[in-house]
Parts: sequence; C-alpha cells; structure tokens
Amino acid sequence: MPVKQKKTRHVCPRNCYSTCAMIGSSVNGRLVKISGDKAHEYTKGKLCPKGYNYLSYVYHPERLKFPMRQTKRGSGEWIRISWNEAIDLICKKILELYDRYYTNLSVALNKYSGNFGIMHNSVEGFFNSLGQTSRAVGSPCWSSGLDAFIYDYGDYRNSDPEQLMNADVIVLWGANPVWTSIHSIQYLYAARERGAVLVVIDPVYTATAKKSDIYVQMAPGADGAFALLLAKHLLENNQLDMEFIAQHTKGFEAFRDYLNTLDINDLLKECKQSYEVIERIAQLFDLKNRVLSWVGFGFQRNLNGGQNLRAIDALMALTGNIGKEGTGVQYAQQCSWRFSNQILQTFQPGYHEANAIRPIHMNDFARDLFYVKDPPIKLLWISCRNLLEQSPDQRQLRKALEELEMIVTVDQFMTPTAQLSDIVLPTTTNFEEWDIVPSYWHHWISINEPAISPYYESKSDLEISCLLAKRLNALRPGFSNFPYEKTIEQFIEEEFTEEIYQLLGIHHWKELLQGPRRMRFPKVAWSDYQFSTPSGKFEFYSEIAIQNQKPPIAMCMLQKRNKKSHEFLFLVNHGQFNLNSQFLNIDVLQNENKEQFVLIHSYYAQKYGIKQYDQIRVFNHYGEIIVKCLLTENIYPEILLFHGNHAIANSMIPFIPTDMGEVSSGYSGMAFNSNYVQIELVRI
Ligand SMILES: Nc1nc2c(c(=O)[nH]1)N[C@H]1C(S)=C(S)[C@@H](COP(=O)(O)OP(=O)(O)OC[C@H]3O[C@@H](n4cnc5c(=O)[nH]c(N)nc54)[C@H](O)[C@@H]3O)O[C@H]1N2
Ligand SMILES: Nc1nc2c(c(=O)[nH]1)N[C@H]1C(S)=C(S)[C@@H](COP(=O)(O)OP(=O)(O)OC[C@H]3O[C@@H](n4cnc5c(=O)[nH]c(N)nc54)[C@H](O)[C@@H]3O)O[C@H]1N2
Ligand SMILES: [Mo]
Repeated sequence: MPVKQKKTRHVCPRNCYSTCAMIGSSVNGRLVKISGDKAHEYTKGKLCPKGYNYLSYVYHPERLKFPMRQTKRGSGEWIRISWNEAIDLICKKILELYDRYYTNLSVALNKYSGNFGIMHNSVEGFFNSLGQTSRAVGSPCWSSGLDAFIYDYGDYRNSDPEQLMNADVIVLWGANPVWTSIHSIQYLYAARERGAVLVVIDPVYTATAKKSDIYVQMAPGADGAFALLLAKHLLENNQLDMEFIAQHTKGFEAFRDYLNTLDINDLLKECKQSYEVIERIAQLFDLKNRVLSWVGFGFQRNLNGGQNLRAIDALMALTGNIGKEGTGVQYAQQCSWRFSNQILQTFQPGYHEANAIRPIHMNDFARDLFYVKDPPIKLLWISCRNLLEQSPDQRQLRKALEELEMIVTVDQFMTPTAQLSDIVLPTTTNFEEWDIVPSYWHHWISINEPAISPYYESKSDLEISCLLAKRLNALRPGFSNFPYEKTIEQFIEEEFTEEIYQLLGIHHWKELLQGPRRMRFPKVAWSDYQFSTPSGKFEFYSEIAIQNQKPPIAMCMLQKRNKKSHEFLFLVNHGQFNLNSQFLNIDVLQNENKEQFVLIHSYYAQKYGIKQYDQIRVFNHYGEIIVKCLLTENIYPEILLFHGNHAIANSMIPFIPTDMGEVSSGYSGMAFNSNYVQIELVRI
C-alpha cells in the first residue's frame, strides 16, 4: 500500500496567552507528529509541554467516541446512542419545553473557554437563533482587569509582546509567564541582555520571580496600596512627566489631591513593605527609563483587583509610560477579534443581543440557576466548559443541576461535568476541523485544517449546531434561524471582512494555510494617544466609573475584609503542566505532578506543630479537604499555596464578587483569590 503523508497547519485554540501555531504530520490518516510552526514570529516554532504532547490528547484512550445517554443522571450507567437519536431526544425536549412555556427561556447555555476558535461561536449563534434563551454571562477569568482599562483608556489594547525587549524596566505584577506564557520569556531574556531590570511583584516566589533582578513579596490584594505609595513618592519628589499629564490625561488634580490625603504608614502596613522598598522601586521610574508593566490575570481575581489595576495604570500615566516603545501596561486585547461575527447574527426577527438573551451570572451560576423563574431553567447545554470543576459554590451547583430536566454536555472527555449530564456528545479536536483562532495577547491569526478525520463519531460544535437547527426546523418549520445549510467554508468566509483582509495582508482566508499572519496593528498600544474614553484622554478621573457606582479615581480599597489572625488565604495559581482542568489526564505531563499538596510557610508550620509531609485539614464554613503539607519560605507567610486541581479549591469557595467586571462582561468577576481557610494538623 502506498504511504500517504500529509503536513497540515494548526493552532492551539485553548484559553492561553500563546495561541501557538503548529504543524501536524500524518501518515495514512493518522497524526504521527505535532511540532511548532516556525512561520509564527511570536511562538517561533516552539510549543509548551502540553503542545508537544498533543498526540496523547488526540489519541487518548479515554476520549469520547460516541454520543452517550446516561440511564439515570449520576448512575454512571451510560449507553451508546446514535447521533440521530441524540439530536432527536434533545430537539423534542426543546420543543416540549417551548410548548410548556411558550418561550425558549427555559433553555440555557453555559459555555466558556475550552476552544476560542471563531467557529465555536456557532454555539452562541445557535442559541441566538431560537428567539429568547437563557445564557451564562460574565467571566471567571479577567473581567475586573478589563473594566479597569475601560475606565482609564476607554478600551483594552496590547502592544506586540516584543515591546518587552525595548523596555529599560519591566515590572511583572502577579503574572507567572514561566508557567503560563512561556513564549514571552525570550523577550524578558532579550531585555535583560540589553541591561533592563526585571522586577517581579507577587506573594509567591515563583519560577518567574527566580529570574528577576528584584523580587517584591506583596501582600495579596495590596498592589494598589503599593502603586499609590510609588505615585505619592514620585509626586513629592517632582518626578512626574508633567508634559504627558498636561497633554494626554484628564483628572490629574483630583488624583493628586487624593494622593496628598493618603497616609504613608497606613499604606505601608497594607502592603507590608518598608519605605526603602518604595524608594528603590521609585528610582526605576526615573523619567529617562522606559517602564513596561505586565499585569497577570491572577492579580485581579480578588476583592480589589480592578482598583489595584487602575492604580498601576495611573502610576504609568504619571510617569508618561504610555504609547512609546518599551512602555505601557500589558494585560490583554481583543482588537484582533474583529471578525464580522456573522455566525452570531442569527436572531429571529425583532430580536437582538439585548432582548434575546436572559443573562444568568456565570460566577453566581449555582444560585441564579436555582432562583431564576418565569420560566425556570429546565435544559442546560454545556460546551467548552468544565462547569462543575471550575466554578465556585459547588455544593449549591450540584443541587441546582439536579433540579434540571435535561443536561447536555459537549466535550472530548467524560469530565465530572459530563458525568452529571443526561446526554454527552463527543466533539472534535483542532486537528479534525476547520477554524480560525485569534489571540488575546499577541497579534497573530492562525488556521486549523483537518489533519485527520473526526475521532470515531465526534463532530465539531458547528456541525452539532447545524444538526440541531435542521432537526428543529424539520419538526417545526421556522423554529431556528441558524443557517444550517451553509458549508464550513461559507461560515468562515463570511467572518472575513475587507478590513480584516487588509490588516492581515491577504485576499482570501485560505492563504492562512501558507502560514499564520500578523494583524497590522500598531506595535505599540495607544501610540496615537487617541484614547477611547469620553474625553479622548487617559482618565485618572472617570465619570463612567461614577455612573457605575465605582470610585472615580484609582483608590486604595484598604482590604475590605479583615482577615482573622488564624485564617490563611487559600491561593490556587494556574499550573505549569495543565490548563485549568485540561491535560490533567495526560500521564506523561502529570508523572511528576500527580500528588496534590499545599505549601505552608515554615513560620506557621512551626506554630501549628506541622512537619514536612504531615497531613492537615484545611477548612472553612463551606467545605474541607485533607492534604499533605510541604514547608517553604517562598510564599507570603499568611497564605496556603495549593498545588493541584482547581476543583479541590472550588469545593471550599462560595461566589465572591470582584470589584469590577460588569462593563466588559456583564457581571462582576470571581474573586477566586480571596478565599480564607483555617487549618489543623491531622493526628494519625
Ligand atoms: N500552563 C498554563 N498556562 C495557562 C493556564 C494554565 O492553567 N496553565 N491558564 C490560562 C488562563 S485561563 C489564564 S487566566 C492565565 C493565568 O496566568 P497568569 O496571568 O500568570 O495568572 P495566575 O497564574 O492565575 O496568577 C499569576 C500570579 O499572580 C499571583 N498573585 C495572586 N494574587 C496576587 C496579588 O494580589 N498581587 C500580586 N502581585 N500577585 C498575585 C500568583 O501568586 C501567581 O504567581 O494563564 C493561561 N495560561
Ligand atoms: N479555584 C479556581 N477556579 C478557577 C480559576 C482559578 O484560578 N482558581 N481560574 C478560572 C479561570 S481563569 C478560567 S479561564 C476558568 C476556566 O473554565 P473552563 O473554560 O470551564 O475551563 P477548562 O477546565 O479549560 O474546561 C474547558 C472544557 O472544554 C473542553 N473542550 C476543549 N475543546 C473543546 C471543543 O472544541 N468543544 C467543546 N464543546 N469542548 C471543548 C475541555 O475538554 C474541557 O472540559 O476557570 C476558572 N476557575
Ligand atoms: Mo483564565
């Protein structure tokens, strides 16, 4: 038999900074190798450990192969059914619910970050096509920070990450790129070779902190106090860029007056620093230095995250570190997500985003699901989401899910969320489908083409949307407006506007098969100084913030919650060899990593009589776990740093709103990093 070899282009569609471009090699219809695509100038042909192990993901023995139905929810008794039967069961349930309530509001969607490819918006598109439905709205991830940018700059934009190379000083505030954004490290090294100073501010002495010149061990949630101290010091020493302030900002006087009212000792106490540290870092903001701040997402998943980010924005504006090479605040962008979004424009006549979607708080989902009435939620569709593991308030969530009449999960694996469903539909990976994937970090756009045929009977989210719409319309003409008769090529073609083609410098989307393309965005964000705020300037003082009942200026919200002396902050960061709940089932990645443990500072270990590898009970009013302890000096003393699955942490956390998030995502964010626990030694 002749050997059939094929090389195909791919991109990782996961929720990650890197969005790596990949090359797939297949032989006789089987993928045999996945490597980095050198044509991508940000990821430069390199992958992360998860990327290099994608074959183990695609051909994982536990991958879902067929549609399955659970005889009784939670029984674990699954029977294989055909697609025909699955689609029929689901569509008939949708129609039954419609006939009961005369609306589709009892049908809800919860989708988040399993796949950021634009064809996966077909799921929302299908829901939009049904008239009125219910939808999980908000973000568990980054929305507080996004709001801070909207108040200050009017929008969120990122410079090309290679700007890191041009900085004289790089300050990483709560970001751990050695684990979570590995491709940016090349630029940190290049900057340091040029003599740049790298400062890491984090409650944990992370793998990234180990590479820094200066490490500041910050009290969790106190970065705002620290930034305001720096600002106050610079103000008092006449080290502000008054020309920049006069030309490009609004509300300086109000901010200056506020700084003058601040008590230095209060702020020092808040962030647990000495004034020498403030002086040392303030020196780096000397006006001849180009300073770039990178704020991570973990930074803002707490009670003050949005305000703290506004304080950093203000510090950078005071010193004119905006819009010039090697400056700015790097966080995230969505400007490369400028597709036509035609796939979402499937509303029934008279409906649009504002009146077709009944929002359910994504972060307070358990409670909302329970209490939403007229009509209550009866059918939940879960896609690209490990709802049960990644959400807070798990006990209530389980209860609320039990009340539902039907749960459908579309996934590649039988996750704990899928296990709670009635029907599970197997879906393709990015090596089995066409798609286009933008990034929220760099400016590159890449393509996925099918390298292999779909794994067993799996289908893409788009195909599933088409099947549902087609069947619903066959059963009841006109029920769905989703254009199921279109081909995948047509769906993709419609997403590309003239503007996108120009920005990419191509004439047809299939040219992406020759290699990823960089969007021709300004390499430096805000280099035109045309801010998107109402005043057109950087706003130290934001009227929009006032309208939204937030402080107008970056204020230090001295920790709203006074931690009790016997409580620890239970901190769970994002891991090196997993991506939220994904890749935890890949043995080769988890070999070193299988055991869950908690790091405790030696000071407290001694106080509680805890020795290396002792088991402790970690508990709060909400839940408890028994876990092994490792002693360390590398963390802020009053935290317990958990290494393991987010799901464990989420068994001990209620919904805690962050201070912002409503403007960018519809609801407040989730303060995963503001959860407190007590401990006791387990005596055996
Ligand atoms: N390998 C890998 N890569 C990933 C992910 C993954 O799970 N694994 N997840 C992806 C996703 S969804 C996201 S959101 C990003 C997250 O990646 P990052 O943006 O790096 O965020 P985190 O790892 O959540 O937190 C980063 C750091 O913030 C610190 N931190 C926590 N609270 C504070 C604080 O109050 N102040 C300061 N200064 N620091 C604080 C933590 O100790 C941690 O070291 O990474 C993406 N990339
Ligand atoms: N305690 C705690 N909890 C957290 C966090 C934390 O720091 N601490 N981080 C939060 C953050 S930052 C985030 S972003 C959220 C992430 O929340 P989720 O987006 O729910 O996270 P994942 O665990 O990545 O789950 C994605 C699921 O999508 C599936 N999937 C992958 N590709 C596809 C596809 O093409 N189609 C479909 N239908 N499914 C697919 C995967 O198999 C996986 O089960 O979690 C939040 N939860
Ligand atoms: Mo995230």
